[in-house]
Amino acid sequence: MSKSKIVKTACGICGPCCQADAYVKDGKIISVEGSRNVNGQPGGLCAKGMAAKQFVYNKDRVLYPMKRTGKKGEGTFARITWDEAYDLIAENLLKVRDTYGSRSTVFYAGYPKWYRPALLRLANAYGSPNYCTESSTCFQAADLAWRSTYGNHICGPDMVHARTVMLWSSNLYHSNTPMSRMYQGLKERGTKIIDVDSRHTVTARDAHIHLKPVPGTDGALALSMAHVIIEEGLYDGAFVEKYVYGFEEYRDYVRRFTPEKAEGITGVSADQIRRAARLFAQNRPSCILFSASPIVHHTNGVQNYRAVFSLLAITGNYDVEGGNCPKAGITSPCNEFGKVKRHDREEAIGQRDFPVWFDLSCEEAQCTRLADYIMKEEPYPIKAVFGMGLNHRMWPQPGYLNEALQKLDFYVNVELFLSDSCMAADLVLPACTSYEREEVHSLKGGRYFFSNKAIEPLGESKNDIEIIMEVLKRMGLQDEVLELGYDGYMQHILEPSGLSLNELKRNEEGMQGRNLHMPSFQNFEKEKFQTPSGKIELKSLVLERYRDSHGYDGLPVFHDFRKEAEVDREAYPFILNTGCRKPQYFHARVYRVPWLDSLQRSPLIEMHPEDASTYGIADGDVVKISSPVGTVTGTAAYNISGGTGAVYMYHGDSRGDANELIDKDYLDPISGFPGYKSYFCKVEKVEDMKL
Ligand SMILES: Nc1nc2c(c(=O)[nH]1)N[C@H]1C(S)=C(S)[C@@H](COP(=O)(O)OP(=O)(O)OC[C@H]3O[C@@H](n4cnc5c(=O)[nH]c(N)nc54)[C@H](O)[C@@H]3O)O[C@H]1N2
Ligand SMILES: Nc1nc2c(c(=O)[nH]1)N[C@H]1C(S)=C(S)[C@@H](COP(=O)(O)OP(=O)(O)OC[C@H]3O[C@@H](n4cnc5c(=O)[nH]c(N)nc54)[C@H](O)[C@@H]3O)O[C@H]1N2
Ligand code: SF4
Ligand SMILES: [Mo]
Repeated sequence: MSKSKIVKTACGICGPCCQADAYVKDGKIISVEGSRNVNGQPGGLCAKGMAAKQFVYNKDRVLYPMKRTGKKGEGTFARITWDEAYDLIAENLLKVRDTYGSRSTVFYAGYPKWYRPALLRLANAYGSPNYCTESSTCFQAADLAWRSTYGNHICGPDMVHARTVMLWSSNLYHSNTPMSRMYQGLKERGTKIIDVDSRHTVTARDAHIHLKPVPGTDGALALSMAHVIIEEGLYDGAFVEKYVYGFEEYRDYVRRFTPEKAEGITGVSADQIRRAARLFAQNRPSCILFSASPIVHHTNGVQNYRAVFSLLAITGNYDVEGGNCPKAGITSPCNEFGKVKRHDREEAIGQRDFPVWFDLSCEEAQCTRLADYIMKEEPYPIKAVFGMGLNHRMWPQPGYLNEALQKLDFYVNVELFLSDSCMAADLVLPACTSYEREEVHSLKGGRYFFSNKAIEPLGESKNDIEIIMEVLKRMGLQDEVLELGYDGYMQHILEPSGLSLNELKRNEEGMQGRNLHMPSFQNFEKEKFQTPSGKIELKSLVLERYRDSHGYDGLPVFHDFRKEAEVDREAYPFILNTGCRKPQYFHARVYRVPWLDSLQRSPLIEMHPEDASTYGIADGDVVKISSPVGTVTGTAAYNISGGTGAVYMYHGDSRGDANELIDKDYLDPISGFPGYKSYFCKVEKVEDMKL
């Protein structure tokens, strides 16, 4: 028997962002723990990371390349060799390009981010504008809201120097475990915390003020805070005068949102709104910790977030120490991430419907309507999808996307697991986990680390980037970086940092880049804002361009989904909010991990006890939840954190998928994001049934 050894590796279940020590014996991982005292990490992993062994050695892992043998969608496969698989990909993708043109192939990445620049390079080399990712439902709309206002990419909060931190819909303890440590320290330093969250969460418990709006009404809340700040003369007049465009019209618009009026819309008391507005404007510097998704998962999402972001401009908290700043921390340059530009010589998916997404130089196509392109062949047909971690369950009405995937001439999914989305594939290829590959990681503070393979890839699984590199070669395409080989690729990422791959490999705890960019503030004094007016645009000129054609408004206007949606509210009395993060889950990835799944076991329909009892529903009852487009069964769970009127449900569970309930056409007209967090539903008890 050999002794166990510790391998410095990384957990990649959600990031990868955490350095991990894997205890390995006879080529197998026997346990995993967080690396201690590296890059500010005190040790420890989150619940998902601790279950890594069951993630890696999962019975659902795809271990060999597999080719469809039965009918599409049946899920019957036969094992083939990698050689055969690569030949099939090259033959089919080149055939689609010759017959329909390069835009008819989509290159799609699910949540994993580490291989995305390489996949984009492959799409560019092939000539397709349709590089798509799940970010058509995540982050990009928040970034769009920011860019249409400030011109640059979204700026993070400088929380350590702030006197007031306003978290706007970010439940750190559940969704960002590494950051929650930093959050814990804020209160000890005397920072005032405002949390805006439609539920009373564990994060809200630490706040000095918790504002609890009805989901999807954040725009009205922010406009009303602006009303207080302007009417009480608490705004930064000098900053506004010099750097803000459209202030007068904005001021006229926010006049309507008195705290009393906003109370009627949002459910937050006028008194609370005044207190929060005064604190944010007076206890400066103040910053906003935003989130990638909950505010933009509404049909008025972009405008709601623009209203929130405007609060920074009027209070002079943009690009000052302790505010939201483009260059607040130490950074070190690296290649690839954010550096590869999408080939845009042809019209991409979503370009007609969501033009601002493209005008503001979004790095990917907007693919919420991918299924429509495939099914209707309008405005042009999509015939092939090269997917990496494609999961149709993440999209509204996933059954429709699944049907569309079966209509394709050719569909490949590169996956860790034989997921439901693999069933429609012509070819399924095995990817390996972060424990089975080497990788270069760049961190905040200009730091880098190298993660080792803890074990050899299981079966014939491979690192995604090596798969991309081989697909490029087999199609006879060129890309100077993908042709470097994987070691060359890692070295290329590091190059601008001044570090070499070999020295990073030798320094297991990680290294500081040599070429550092130091923090700087008030950059706007030297550089114009990258908006059409050169100023911060409270009235966006990019949005105004589409007033007539798309009905967009330059001001951060509030539209109430409860008034505008054409849904019979008597039949569907509750607001349906899906997908608020739970610490033990990561989208659909870990339902198959027994330690994690044992914490819940069946889809929970979370309701306030008062709402539930009105319908004769007790905690633990089996219930049917229905929306205008679907019905799902689950277990009722009492939850008082959200107040009455809204029902909460997690997404992606094949035993009862919340996305079956969301209308695929219920979208934000600016970003194309689905209204995952403010649709409508009813809940009924199912008699004599157990799950
Ligand atoms: N109802 C509802 N739907 C939502 C949301 C919501 O809040 N509510 N949230 C939306 C948001 S914000 C997001 S980001 C999306 C997430 O959507 P997805 O990214 O599609 O979600 P995942 O379940 O993480 O699916 C990714 C797939 O990638 C696979 N995978 C993991 N690691 C690797 C790897 O290294 N290589 C390869 N090849 N595959 C890998 C996983 O096994 C999984 O099947 O969901 C969106 N959908
Ligand atoms: N454990 C775990 N962590 C994750 C993920 C995961 O699946 N599991 N997913 C990752 C991804 S892709 C993303 S995008 C992030 C998202 O990270 P977060 O933004 O933290 O995610 P959520 O939990 O969806 O939403 C945060 C809070 O917003 C509140 N909320 C919901 N709707 C509204 C609303 O309309 N208005 C207001 N003011 N509040 C609202 C919810 O009550 C919730 O507590 O999490 C990431 N981290
Ligand atoms: S937060 Fe958890 S799942 Fe994500 S990388 Fe760290 S340990 Fe893994
Ligand atoms: Mo996300």
